[in-house]
Amino acid sequence: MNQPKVCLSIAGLDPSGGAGTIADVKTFSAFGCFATAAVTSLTFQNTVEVAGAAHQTGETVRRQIEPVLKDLEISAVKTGMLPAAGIIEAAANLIREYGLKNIVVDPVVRSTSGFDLIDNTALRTLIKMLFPLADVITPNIPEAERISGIAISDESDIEAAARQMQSMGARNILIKGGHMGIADRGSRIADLEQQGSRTAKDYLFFSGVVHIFEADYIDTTSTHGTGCTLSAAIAANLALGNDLKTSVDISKRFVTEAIRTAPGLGHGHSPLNIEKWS
Ligand code: PXL
Repeated sequence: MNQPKVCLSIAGLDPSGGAGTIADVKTFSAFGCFATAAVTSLTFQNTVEVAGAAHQTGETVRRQIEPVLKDLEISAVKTGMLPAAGIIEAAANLIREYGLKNIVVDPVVRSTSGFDLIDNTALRTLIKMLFPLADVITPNIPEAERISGIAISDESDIEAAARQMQSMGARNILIKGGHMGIADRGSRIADLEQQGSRTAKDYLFFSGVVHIFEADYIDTTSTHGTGCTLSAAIAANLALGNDLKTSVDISKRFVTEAIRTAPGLGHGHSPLNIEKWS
């Protein structure tokens, strides 16, 4: 049997299974990759709320990752919740020391339910240390706004935010447009819905061009872990040797299907159906 590609998740553990480490591991497996994982924080949550978190330290994160790197060849890395500067430094230093490739950085800032998953010092460290190492960063609209300092309400704002993040050291940027129009941007979405044209658009800025990925917008609360699943899927596809654009294309279709067929578990934002990709 051919040996599988090995992927590493550096993320938080969501015991309810929808986001973080568990979503990453299932996603790596769905693409036939072998999953390894270092936990940055034990979060206390279910599908309704994040009640708190007990963070690891830079040292305990390094001590989880280094034995794995000494033993296994890692073909791609996905980072998710990195709640403290020391943890980010440990991850960035290891990526550099071991020359790791195919780095996907999901700049996780806040849970869907509004829990802060990173503080401002850590966010500055993430930008400074991890952006330059990332093959792609995958912010959603609120994350892109917080990182770039640019309020986003249309496509020209998305482009401005991407250019700003490129000037902060990010090479390739996937801005996930799924949040555009939700909550405070209701009127614009109402307009689009009237035209019957509501889609979920993601914008990939790379090599000086932008590529737009479009999928049906699925009106559902089954969205717990969509960001985690997408970034893990991109990492798995890069590990398999696909280029960035192909990896994003496959991953977006994977997440759309996972949302469409979500099992409807729990009383809040249901997790996705992370099935085998064929
Ligand atoms: O979706 C962001 C996210 C990432 N990682 C963990 C989380 C969450 C949101 O709740 O719990 C561990």
